Amino acid sequence: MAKKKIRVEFRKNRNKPPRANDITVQFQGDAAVAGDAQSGERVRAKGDISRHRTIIQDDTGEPMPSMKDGGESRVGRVLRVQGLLSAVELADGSVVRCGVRRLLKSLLTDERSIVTTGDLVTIRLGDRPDEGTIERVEPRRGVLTRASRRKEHVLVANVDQVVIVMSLVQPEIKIHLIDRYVATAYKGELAPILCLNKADLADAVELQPMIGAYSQMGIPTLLTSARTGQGLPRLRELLADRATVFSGQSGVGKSSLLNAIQPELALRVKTVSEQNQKGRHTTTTAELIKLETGGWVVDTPGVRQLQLWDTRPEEVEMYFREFRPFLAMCGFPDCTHTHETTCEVKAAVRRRHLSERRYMSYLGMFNGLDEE
Ligand SMILES: Nc1nc2c(ncn2[C@@H]2O[C@H](COP(=O)(O)OP(=O)(O)OP(=O)(O)O)[C@@H](O)[C@H]2O)c(=O)[nH]1
Ligand SMILES: [Mg+2]
Ligand SMILES: [Zn+2]
Repeated sequence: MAKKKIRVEFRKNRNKPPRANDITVQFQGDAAVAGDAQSGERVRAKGDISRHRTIIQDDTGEPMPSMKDGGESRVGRVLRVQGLLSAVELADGSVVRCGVRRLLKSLLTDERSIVTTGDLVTIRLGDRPDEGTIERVEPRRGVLTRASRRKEHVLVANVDQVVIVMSLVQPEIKIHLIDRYVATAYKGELAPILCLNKADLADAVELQPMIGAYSQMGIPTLLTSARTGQGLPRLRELLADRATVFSGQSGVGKSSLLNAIQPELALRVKTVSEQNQKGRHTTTTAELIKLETGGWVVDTPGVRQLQLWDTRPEEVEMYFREFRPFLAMCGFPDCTHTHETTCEVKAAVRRRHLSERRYMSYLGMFNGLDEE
């Protein structure tokens, strides 16, 4: 099934039929091998990427311009992606502007995230030392992903943790969104950190139970203010020597927090005159930034909503980790924890061993995914 789908996509996007013919044959062969190796597995985002990689590595059909030139190959990390060009940093610190190898590019229209911020890539240098071509993308670990127009959008790759930034006010805190973020983090194998910002503007007393609950789940939860510096020493500590992505709605203060942590960054933040313009994103591309404390962070544009990518409703329980001890005790092994009378998760909520608020989030995500 999977290989068929790829073949169709490839043909649809093929723009040079005569030459591409040989590749298609090779492509199908490789896809078949890759497909066999993965049989029994669902077609997942990660699977897609590795299949593409196989194809790219093994293909020898088309003489790429850079190959004809015989440019040197180097490894580096993608700092940001703008359209079809990526800024790639090499080991010596130099930054090379890279296009994407033609075969990869033909897949780009269907697959939004062939190359993304944080990717480790192999490039081939072009005629000029500051230009090159991305030839290969290493398998990703630790990704922040969302569904965007029914496609997978990998916002960032190869990070350890995500700082989920919410503001207490302006914009108002959206608690249901936190649980979506936490689930997205676990799905992408990232450790979540919760950062409740603009603590200088509002009293967080009523939020203390919620803060306690997340902390108890092992999610560091901080009250911060980019303005007064509250909570920043702890945040700085959590970021040191790790790879982190900052994510959250537009205007919550992601860039402001990073500027407060490392002032010389001078990232663009929303100015007073822009503050009434709703829905405008101040940060427009995900950008990788090095930290003085070691490690790096990625500042991202705000996301309005977060749809889990490629998730079946019955998968959602896995991302509510505190449910785990109760799952095995449910009456049915495939209990959905919704209508079942023998459900131990529901019983635990009744007994207040599990948070009702978290359970409502679970239901929302379970049902939301069900409708898709
Ligand atoms: N009072 C107060 N204002 C803050 C704080 N953090 C950020 N702001 C203000 O909130 C506005 C938005 O901040 P940004 O840092 O641009 O927000 P962002 O999350 O990076 O937004 P996008 O880039 O659009 O996703 C700016 O006017 C900041 O000055 C804070 O802790 N306290
Ligand atoms: Mg920003
Ligand atoms: Zn159950």
